[in-house]
Amino acid sequence: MPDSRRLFFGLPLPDALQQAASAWRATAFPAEAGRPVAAANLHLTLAFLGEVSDRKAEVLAALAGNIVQPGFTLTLDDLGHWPRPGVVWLGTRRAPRGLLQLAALLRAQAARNGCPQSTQPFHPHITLLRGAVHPVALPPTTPGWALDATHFCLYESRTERGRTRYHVLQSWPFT
Ligand code: 2AM
Repeated sequence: MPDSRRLFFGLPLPDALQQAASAWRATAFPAEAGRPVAAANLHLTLAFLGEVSDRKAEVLAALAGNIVQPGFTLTLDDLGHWPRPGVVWLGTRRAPRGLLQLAALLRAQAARNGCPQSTQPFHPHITLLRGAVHPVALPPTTPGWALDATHFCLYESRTERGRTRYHVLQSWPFT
């Protein structure tokens, strides 16, 4: 067994929202726009950790468990396309302070514990399509779903037979 795993902290989407976003995506983008992320994988990354040893994961999970903060609601009213990584995403025009604080804290804790963080500013997003390297016509609006964030999770990313799945290892409620 390898003693390191590919991990990240993220905000889950409720099943109903995963299904709704997935159904809407099928109507909003042509098949050639990119590869749809599996509905069950739709999430918002808070801090990407990379390949992490079990020991380091324990330390980071313990630090995450000490975070005390209220929940928040995120309005999913923004869409964008990043051609370089080939990502079409769903996001928010007004990121709640709680979301930004949580991501900043998790990213700082990760960096201090040997998980280097991107120098790019945190831009909260839910990846809808991958492999979107050509221009994409974005719909003018989104359905504007509200995401009530009640907890955040530590995920493991596993790729088996070419399929990537994100597994929740631990989760922590907001207060
Ligand atoms: P993405 O959706 O924008 O590609 C699991 O791989 C999650 O971690 C994905 O949501 C992915 O973001 C994010 N991720 C993967 N590699 C990353 C990296 N090098 N830096 C920041 N986030 C990354």
